[in-house]
Amino acid sequence: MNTAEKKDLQIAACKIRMGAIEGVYHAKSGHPGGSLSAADVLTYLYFKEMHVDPAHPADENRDRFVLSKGHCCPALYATLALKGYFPMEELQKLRHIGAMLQGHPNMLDTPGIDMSTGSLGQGVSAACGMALAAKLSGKDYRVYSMLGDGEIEEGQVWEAAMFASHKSWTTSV
Ligand SMILES: Cc1ncc(C[n+]2csc(CCOP(=O)(O)OP(=O)(O)O)c2C)c(N)n1
Repeated sequence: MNTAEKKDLQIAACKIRMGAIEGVYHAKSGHPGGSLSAADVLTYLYFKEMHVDPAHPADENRDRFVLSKGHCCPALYATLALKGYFPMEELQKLRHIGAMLQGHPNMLDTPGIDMSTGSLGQGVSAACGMALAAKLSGKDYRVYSMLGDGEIEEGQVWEAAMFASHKSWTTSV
């Protein structure tokens, strides 16, 4: 990555932090801490690593991202808005009644959200299922998931890790 590219990513990460704070400020509630610490990783994923196209959010060959620590969605919403999935103005309506962006990600209402999450431990299990689906259907999309350090103490996360490990050895497609 050259210097100009790095600078662009740093600027994007700053905009994502600002967007997350803007949302939480207007909602007067939410989770700013875990959102801010997620910004750099989200920037790298959405602006460098993942193969996604905001014009085709349901493309079956797209890479997937599951925010298992769903309470940090202000950062994910800011990332998706910056990427072009929906207007940045939506961030100011975070958690408002009837608004598209609610306190936890909802895949039915929000373009770019690949999994509804919020109950800690469940998202990564869904992500493992998506990865297995890719293998079984012969597709090469990748599935990324972000967890919180506290969330990792959920028993379901351990079960998901065992499931993923087992399937990576036994599913040869
Ligand atoms: C199953 C479940 N239990 C409790 C909660 C309530 N809750 C929301 S955020 C949170 C703390 C999460 O901490 P961590 O995973 O470390 O995330 P971060 O510090 O990055 O915000 C808890 C307990 C929840 N969402 N789901």
